[in-house]
Amino acid sequence: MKHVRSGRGRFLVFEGIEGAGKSTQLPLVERRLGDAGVKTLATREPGGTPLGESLRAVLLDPRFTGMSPAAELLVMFAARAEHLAKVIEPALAAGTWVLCDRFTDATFAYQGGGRGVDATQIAALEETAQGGLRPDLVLVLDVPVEVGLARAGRRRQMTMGFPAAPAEAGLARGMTDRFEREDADFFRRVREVYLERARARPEHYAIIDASADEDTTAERVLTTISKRFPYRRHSTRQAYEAGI
Ligand code: Z5A
Repeated sequence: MKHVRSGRGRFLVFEGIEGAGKSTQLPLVERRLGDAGVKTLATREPGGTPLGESLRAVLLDPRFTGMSPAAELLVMFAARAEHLAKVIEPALAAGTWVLCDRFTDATFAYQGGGRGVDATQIAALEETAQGGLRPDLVLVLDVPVEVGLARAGRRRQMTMGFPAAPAEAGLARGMTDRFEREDADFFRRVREVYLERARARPEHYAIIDASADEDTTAERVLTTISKRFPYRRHSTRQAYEAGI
């Protein structure tokens, strides 16, 4: 298994169940790393390229409810192969730190834990698509399912009231996507796979308690990153006083 070598950028992945706070935390980390002089690239899966974003719209589209688990799995990896070739690999080779909102752990968690696809099939596709590349660090933002779903529900209600709020491509504002329609048991299975995978390989994973407020969680995430990959960083107080 190849991990990103020194001289290349770091590959950091943010994972968690729906509403865990990945999309909230990732830009905060991007900003703090940038302030510390680290060159970063923020991206997401499924997505991150024109082809990947088109495939994302298909994957989330509720008209395709009942898509076969095998089709869902292959489309995820098609998007990932393009993302790796066009965005992730070139950025890492240029020394950029890639901050990715979800990656292959999401496939093990959602298609494996959620849909019941055999993990060995996922591992075989992982090998084919990634050629052995694995993230340097997977940050599993962990919240109880009830907390995540409540947050996601509140966000949906809020965006419905704000015409300017961006909607997912192909989805009307406030409409639930194909994954958001799953029940709490689905997300419990997803969460369990994340935790199992993180506990099995602690050198490449960190489980972050993300049930606290956004600032506390951000501090936990940044402390974890800077311990694993030391970089010069401002404390929250210094950053606040400096207005950054
Ligand atoms: N998927 C898959 O099945 N297989 C794969 O291989 C991959 C993906 C890569 C789209 O992903 C779907 O694709 C995803 C899994 C599947 N579906 N689900 N579920 P996505 O990451 O784009 O979508 P998402 O998981 O639905 O993201 P999300 O709901 O946006 O979750 P989040 O990014 O973790 O949450 P957030 O947007 O940062 O926060 C949600 C709300 O909570 C928002 O209003 C925040 O303001 C609020 N929030 C955030 N942090 C806090 C704290 N600390 N306290 C209180 N409130 C907070």
